[in-house]
Amino acid sequence: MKYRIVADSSSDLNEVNGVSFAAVPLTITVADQTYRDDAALNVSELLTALEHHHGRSGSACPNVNDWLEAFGDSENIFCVTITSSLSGSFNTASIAAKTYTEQHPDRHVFVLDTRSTGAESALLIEKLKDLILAEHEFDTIVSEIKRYHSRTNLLFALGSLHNLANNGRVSHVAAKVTGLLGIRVIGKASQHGTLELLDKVRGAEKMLTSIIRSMKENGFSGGKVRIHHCENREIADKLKERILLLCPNADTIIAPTRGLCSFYAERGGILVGYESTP
Ligand code: X90
Repeated sequence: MKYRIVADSSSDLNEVNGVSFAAVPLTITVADQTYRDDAALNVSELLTALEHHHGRSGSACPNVNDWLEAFGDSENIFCVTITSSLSGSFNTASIAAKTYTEQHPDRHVFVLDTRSTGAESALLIEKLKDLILAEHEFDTIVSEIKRYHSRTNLLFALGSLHNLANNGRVSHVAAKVTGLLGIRVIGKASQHGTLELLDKVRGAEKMLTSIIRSMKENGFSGGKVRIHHCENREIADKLKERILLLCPNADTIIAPTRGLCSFYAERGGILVGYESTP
């Protein structure tokens, strides 16, 4: 069977080696300029434009045709989207899936609502890749990825909730605590795929301690960790060090956030995807 993974750009992955993969860009608009979140996007430039602009800015999910184009001529497709609670991406992907299978009744499309984004989506895509390379049947891959999803998690630490509040993704009351010098909000993707705020801390040390504590409370005891940072390699490295002190066998990868996650996480923000023990 031929498989392709198609994910929206919120996973921060531009490519996945070893399997057929396509990323479908969301778009970000700052002032009168629209940026496509693809491999050619200069994320630093986007962040600088954002920091210099005090008017409206926002994002938009892929439309049905964008998805259909990325499906190409694949026989079997696993589609991975940002949480349906905060974006229309899952909805447009689902419509594209229905259209595609009506046109090709012998083909299959499974759309996974990650109820998350960024580093957790990256873990799910890696798992899909492993299942595809192990040559499992389509239905087996669907049930295995659902099972795996029940033990993947996302934590985030953000210096500002400004863009999230301005675009209606968190309340302005929640956003108010940030913006104060050095205050960071720690939160997680809730089981409903919304932002759940867990802690607010001042300073990098307290932030790292709070993240590690939340990971342990949520059942982390080794396994995979993906740290996606918005121009904050220093914190990502420190977090990796802490994780390896706790669990020397943890498999950690650090990567930069791409356009969509950078827009909302803002400069300095980090997203941590990790496995909890079954
Ligand atoms: O359709 C669109 O325009 C996309 C809207 C996306 C809104 C939220 C993006 C959040 C990005 C921020 C921290 C992690 C939040 C996790 C929530 C489940 C990253």
